[in-house]
This record gives sequence, C-alpha cells and structure tokens, in this order.
Amino acid sequence: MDDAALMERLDVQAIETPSWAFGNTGTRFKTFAQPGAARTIWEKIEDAAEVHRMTGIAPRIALHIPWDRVDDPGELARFAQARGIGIGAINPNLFQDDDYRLGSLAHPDARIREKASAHLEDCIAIMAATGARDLSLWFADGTNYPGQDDFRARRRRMREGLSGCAARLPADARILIEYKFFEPAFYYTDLADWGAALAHARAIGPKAQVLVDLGHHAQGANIESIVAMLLDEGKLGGFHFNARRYADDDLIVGSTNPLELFLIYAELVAAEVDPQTRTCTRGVSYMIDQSFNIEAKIEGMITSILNCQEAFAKALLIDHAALAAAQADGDVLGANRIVMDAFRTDVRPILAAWRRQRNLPEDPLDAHRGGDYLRAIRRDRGTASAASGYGD
Ligand code: LRH
Ligand code: MN
Repeated sequence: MDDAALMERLDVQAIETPSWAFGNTGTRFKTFAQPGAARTIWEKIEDAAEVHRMTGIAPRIALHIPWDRVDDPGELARFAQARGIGIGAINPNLFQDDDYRLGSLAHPDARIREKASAHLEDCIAIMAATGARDLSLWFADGTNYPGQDDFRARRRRMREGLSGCAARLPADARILIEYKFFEPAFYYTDLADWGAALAHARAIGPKAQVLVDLGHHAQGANIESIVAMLLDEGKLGGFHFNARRYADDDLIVGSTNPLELFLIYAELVAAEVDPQTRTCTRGVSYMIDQSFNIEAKIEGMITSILNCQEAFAKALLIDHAALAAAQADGDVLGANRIVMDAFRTDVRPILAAWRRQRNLPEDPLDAHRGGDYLRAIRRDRGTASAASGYGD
C-alpha cells in the first residue's frame, strides 16, 4: 500500500475514550489522587476533547451510569459537541448495588432481575438523549461456590434479560455483550467467554453483538483468533482495548502486548478486504477501557490512542496478496515473515507526516505536556478526592 492510500485509511480510525479513566482510580489497595485529575463528567469531557485535539482520532467519550449521571443527558451531548467530540457507548452499572450480591439479570429473585432491567431501560433513555448507538453491557454476575446456583437456570434468566433489553432499543442501536472469565465471581461467571456471549448474541439477533475486552481472557488465549472468528460470524461489535500481564490489569494498550495488538488489527484489516466480513468490520466500535493508577491520565490516554494508531498503520502494510500466496504454498516461515516485516516497520515518520498534513501536533504527547490545557487544569483543579474516577 502506498503512503497516500495508507494515509487515507488512517483517516477512518476512531477510538472512544472512557470517562472513568480521566478521574482518580486505583486498585483495592490504593487510589492515588493526582493534581489536575478530572472531578466531574464535565471535566472528563473536557479532557477527552484535549485528547482528540492532540490525536485527531478520539472523537467520542463513553459514559458509565450512574457514575456519569446528570439531570439532562442531552446537555452533556451539547457540551461535548461544543468541544468537538460526541457521546459514545453507554455503560450501565449492575455491579455496585447491594441488591446485586447474587447477580443482576441472572439473579434467582425476579424482583432483582426487574430492578436490573429497569436500570438498562434508564440507560436506553440516556442513549436516546445523547445520540449514542451502543449499549455496552458487562455483568459481574456469577457464583463463588459449587451448588450455589444452577448454571442452566442462570443462563436462561440472562438470556431473557438480554433479549428484553435488545427489544427495547432505539432503531439503529445495539447491545454489545462483554464477557470476562472471572472476577468478581471466583467459581462461575455467567458471561465467562466468547462462546457464552456469542450464543446469546446469535439467539437475540442482529441487535446483539460481542465485545472483546483484551483483559478478560485466560492466560495464553489467542485473542486475534477469537477476533477473526467473531468477524466471520458477523458478531464482533467492539473492543475494550487495554493490556495485561496477569489478570484484568487495565494497563495502557500495546504496553505489554504490542505484537498482539498488531495481530488483532491485522485480522481487522484482512476482514475489511474480504467482502464476506467487510460489513461487520466496518461496524466495530473501538474503545479504550483502562485505569491510570500511577501515570498521568491524559498522557496515558494519548499514549494509548497513539499505540492503536501505530498498530493499525503497521497492519495496513501487510502484503495480503503475497501472504495469501505463501499460505497457499504452505510456506510457513515465508508467510510469517510477511506479517512480521510489517510489524517491524517503523511507521512513526509516516504518522508524523499524517499529523502534519492534518494540522495536528507531530508529537501529540509532547504538545500536550507543553500545552496551555495541562497548565490550566493543574492551576484550576487542584487535587481531587481519591476516588473521583467513579463519578461525583
Ligand atoms: C469490567 C470492565 C467493564 C467496565 C468496567 C469499568 O472489568 O471491563 O467493561 O464496565 O471494566
Ligand atoms: Mn471492559
């Protein structure tokens, strides 16, 4: 692919930033309060706008409810628009209310399931008010001991709840079903893997797709192959990008796994070329889901976005015709080298040129560090209380 064609493809990249990563967040051991960290959803939207100003490819912010609840959600969308960004996925929260101790949609008690469904309906109203099209669903639902509950009964409750939710969506909206193999449940998780999520998404129909969070797999899982499979099924709806070494570490995407991130983008680029999977690929939502426990929040977000841009640019360099020929010939290392050559290509000069041509700072991180915005928020915001990441 020549430089001009590559630059054109780079223009379509759009990555959503998560509101919850701009505030002070931490681990169960400590949340370190950082000077200038966002304290309210309004300040989080302003920080997301700064990331978009610096990178040009972060045009939306995802919300988490109730952490980001306001009286008039429409005002949030107008506030964001005035700063050059939009509202992305709406994330309900069915894991922080005492009533959800034994689950939410999979809870044995129908009254609790109804309460959970009412929250989802509430979030659907926020989607309508903000123009969001993705309802991004993660459930902490599961059990901690054998015999605690019946697997098939829980699965049927989850199916009923998800189907009911999908049926209430606005016309062009969809649910993204996020799976996670454990935590906070430590024996059984209702949506533990791609298979559990895919079975529900298939049964529910076109308004339900699967979301892949890179931190939600067992050690050794080949995530790029899961991505290829979900694309081939027409059921890949989105990503929560991050990196991990041990469990759901929520580190900066591409920091521990640059090759994995590249190989995921390689599957997306190949699926875009293939008419059979092109439509699904073009509907994929790219979202960051991380928490910056010790690093500066906006710098961490800019770094995450740039890592995704670099991985995408490298994946666009794969010579698909040569690769297909080598694969057909059974040329194991020949095929591997074609892919690894793209990975080993330094794309930073062409990315700098792409930014120059679009009046973006050539080095977004440096520009932010030396910029007026950072100076102003440090001056004006002081140091927020520790847990400002999770809502006011
Ligand atoms: C669960 C999860 C989910 C979010 C939360 C902040 O681990 O990945 O996507 O709701 O993190
Ligand atoms: Mn996630």
